[in-house]
Amino acid sequence: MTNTDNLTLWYQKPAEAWTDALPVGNGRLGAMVFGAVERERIQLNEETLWDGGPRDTNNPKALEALPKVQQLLFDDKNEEATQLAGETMLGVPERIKSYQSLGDLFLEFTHKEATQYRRELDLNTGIAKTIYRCGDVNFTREVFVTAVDDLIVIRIEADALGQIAFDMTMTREQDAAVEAIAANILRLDGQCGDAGVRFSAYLQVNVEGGNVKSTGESLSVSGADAVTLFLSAATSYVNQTDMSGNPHALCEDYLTGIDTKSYAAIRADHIAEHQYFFQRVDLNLGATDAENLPTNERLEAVKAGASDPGLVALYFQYGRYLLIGSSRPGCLPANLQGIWNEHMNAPWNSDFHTNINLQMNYWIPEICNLPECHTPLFDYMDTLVEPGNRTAKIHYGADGWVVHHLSDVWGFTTPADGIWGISPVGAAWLCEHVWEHYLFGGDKDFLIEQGYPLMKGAARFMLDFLIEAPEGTPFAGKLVTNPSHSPENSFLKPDGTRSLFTYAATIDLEIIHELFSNCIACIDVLGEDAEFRAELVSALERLAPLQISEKTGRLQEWVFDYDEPEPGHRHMSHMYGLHPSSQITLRGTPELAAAAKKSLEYRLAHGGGHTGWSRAWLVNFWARLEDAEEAYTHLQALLAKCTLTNLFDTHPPFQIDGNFGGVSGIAEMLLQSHAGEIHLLPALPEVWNTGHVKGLRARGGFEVDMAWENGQLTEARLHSTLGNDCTVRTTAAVAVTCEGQSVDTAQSDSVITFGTKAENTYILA
Ligand code: FUC
Repeated sequence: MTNTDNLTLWYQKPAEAWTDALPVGNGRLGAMVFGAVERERIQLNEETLWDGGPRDTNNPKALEALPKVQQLLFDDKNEEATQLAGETMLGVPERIKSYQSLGDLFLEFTHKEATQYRRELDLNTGIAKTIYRCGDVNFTREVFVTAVDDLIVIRIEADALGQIAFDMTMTREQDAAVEAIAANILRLDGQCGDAGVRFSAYLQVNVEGGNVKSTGESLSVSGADAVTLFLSAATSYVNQTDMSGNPHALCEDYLTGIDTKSYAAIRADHIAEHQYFFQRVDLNLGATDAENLPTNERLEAVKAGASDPGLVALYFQYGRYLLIGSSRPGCLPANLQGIWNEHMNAPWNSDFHTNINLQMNYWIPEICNLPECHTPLFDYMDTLVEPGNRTAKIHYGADGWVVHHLSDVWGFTTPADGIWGISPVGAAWLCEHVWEHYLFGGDKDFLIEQGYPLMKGAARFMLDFLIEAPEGTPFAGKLVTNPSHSPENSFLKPDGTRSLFTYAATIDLEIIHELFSNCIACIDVLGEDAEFRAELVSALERLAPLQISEKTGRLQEWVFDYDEPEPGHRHMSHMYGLHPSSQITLRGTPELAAAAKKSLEYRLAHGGGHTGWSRAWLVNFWARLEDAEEAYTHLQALLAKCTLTNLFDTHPPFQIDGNFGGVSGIAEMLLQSHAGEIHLLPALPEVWNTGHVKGLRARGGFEVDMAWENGQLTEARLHSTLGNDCTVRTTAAVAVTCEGQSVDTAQSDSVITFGTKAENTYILA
């Protein structure tokens, strides 16, 4: 049963800032609902509305410079290497353009002095609601974005007849015009720049009772009993090289699609579709009286030091809600702001950052039972293969596909922003998601049709790009990346100079280890490509190893044991092996795990985790280290320091990766399956002493429900979807049954192993 009581964000006053407003979305369309009584603002997004356009940004000078840059780096001449690479290896231009807001819808009411005000977002229905009373009349507004009919729907009702009157218009700060094209239809039309994407939004007003008329750039409703607004939006973006779409035709199609459909049917279809995804997981970490408070007050209390397990559960479900709203099958993946962005030039362009952020957005779909929401990432990766092939050839003389530290919807795969953009491991890192999708769901067809070609192409690039480190270097004879850097972090050389450009940064080695190991496992599943497998095995044997500092005992971030000018840096890239990858595990590689822990402690002692996503990553690290209280401390800090009124994560500013990273951390505290066993409650903090979770997923094809009391597991139900053997780690003394029959198990040291049959459920109690 879903805990519907604690699935609502609610407030007693309208949003003032954009980050107080409540998000609704269907993957393609998004809206932010302010809930103002007099002048309601609903800010609008369409996910393909990006500035810029297709262009070739490859740098023809890169390949010739590559061996020189590599030699300079091997010769410890980082400054000269930086200069030469800066002149030759960056994209031309090295900047991308922004994802943009579609505009705003304003509804102007004459209501004043409203009482009994409340606005809310019900995660269980995906409906934002504003209610208030004016005089003797109660007014209700509902806003949702239906994926079934692909429209933003706004419904205004009153509990007395003929009471609804308001004016409405749409605006956009640049590049657009608005006109009424019928008595009840308003249209916004625009184009980014002179030759960019064309876009439209149609607002259709259906009145029940009363009437609607148009006046130039606005529509006016009077004397209505109820009003439904349907907003359709579309752009001319078809794909990264094609802008031939017809926004008018598309918008009109969406509207004709609901011509004969009642509001009640549209709403019911929306709720059913939303709940199909949303209701798969239920989480209860224990309730407190705080559940009766408005969300902003709960957050304030946490900032003041309170613990509110219910708020954590709400935050968890909100993260799942945000993924459902920004990453539905067939759409673009969730960008730095999901799909919700009010700017024309957004922070970091609201782009796809591939040196942690885009990946972090996708830490939750598998474990949190939204695997379909993972697929936009794979489809997006597909679109980067062709441009990534060209960049691999032109910049590195390599086969396969490469992506650097960020991308857009135009197939940008060259280094951007500066020297730290020369980080050619983006594609390889993204491929971890492909394999994870298979590990959880076991879909071999996915591997054959989409997954393995992506992985193989990324591995092909890496095989070609890896270079043998020469004599006289610490990794002599080993394979390393060059050039390389540890995302956005710099180091101090013994001569006092500062650089961030090097070879064999630890994260590169970990990403490649992950990719090659996964490719080998994939080849074993598919039973093909023996030659490529042999190449991978041999490269993996020659890959430079991870290093533990002799001086400090910490996991080294770079090839040399450099000092760091920013020891509390937000990126903790060398710990990639601990999370999200599993090259470093507590029981499998205890020395490396201990070293990673020291690195973490050192980062934290110097102010680490100060951005939202960075704080969220910390929760995951500590969960993997099975330190429940540390994980919880950082989760509390995520809520207290990096969470806005509407529970959006803040970097600052708003960036959605921290939401998803935080949710991943909560899930990792409850369930882990990266180390060849399903670990139940690996990092349960004292404050979540009693609770239950339903519907989390584990690798190997298992759905897991658990209940616990006084910090001890009381029952777990593992539903086997693939019939694989199951290895469970739990400190609770449990016996295993299936359909009332006892199941044969092998047990040792808190680990229980048993065979399963697909579609059977195994009870551990
Ligand atoms: C990475 C981070 C920044 C920011 C940006 C979008 O470059 O280093 O903190 O999150 O992505």
